[in-house]
Amino acid sequence: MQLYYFDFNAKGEPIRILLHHAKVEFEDIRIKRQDWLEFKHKNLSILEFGQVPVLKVEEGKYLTQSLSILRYLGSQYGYYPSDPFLAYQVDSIVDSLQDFTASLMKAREDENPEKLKENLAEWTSVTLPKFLTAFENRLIANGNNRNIVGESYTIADFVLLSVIYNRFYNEQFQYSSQFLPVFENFQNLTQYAKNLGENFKEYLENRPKSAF
Ligand SMILES: N[C@@H](CCC(=O)N[C@@H](CS)C(=O)NCC(=O)O)C(=O)O
Repeated sequence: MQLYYFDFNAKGEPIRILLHHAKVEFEDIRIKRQDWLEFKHKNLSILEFGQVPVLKVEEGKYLTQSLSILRYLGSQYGYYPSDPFLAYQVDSIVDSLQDFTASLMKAREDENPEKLKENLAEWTSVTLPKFLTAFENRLIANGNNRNIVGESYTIADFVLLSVIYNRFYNEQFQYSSQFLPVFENFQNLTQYAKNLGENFKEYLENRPKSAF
């Protein structure tokens, strides 16, 4: 297997985490931002939507769309429930994290420094706690601080792990010191992050650092 993605820990990262946890050998092809256009032109035939991540699963079979890849691998390696309601619970966390990231990107969009500061302050005090409250409530309802759904890892845990250790516990990310105190107001989430941090310690320590 070969995973093509940028040299950062965003949309492709939950796929890496899943493959790591499932102990599946894969080649982690990390494209540097400055090499992207050249890579894209040379590899148009495998980039169905002109973007990465792309996962090569066998000769001539290239999968696209990060969340579809994640569900495909999740079904294959036991991280995606077959029960429809459990699958809904997993999907709604995964989808809400897309909204989370999109809202953060939007808040960072303005080039005017004053406006940017204002937007980020609003995002930190209003939007961020809204998402975290929902995740905290899911953890409480699930009754353990190890998994967000059920009692074993699902793709929802891998996406959460990816976001938590990219946006909150990541000194390279510009706003982590602004966001972390809000995150740590949520006791169950903080304990969940700690448990993930312990269980994926080696992975998190050894992966390449990234601001994104
Ligand atoms: N919906 C797609 C979005 C993929 C996407 O936005 N990829 C970005 C990197 S995170 C990309 O390839 N950007 C380069 C470009 O669009 O030219 C997915 O989830 O896989």
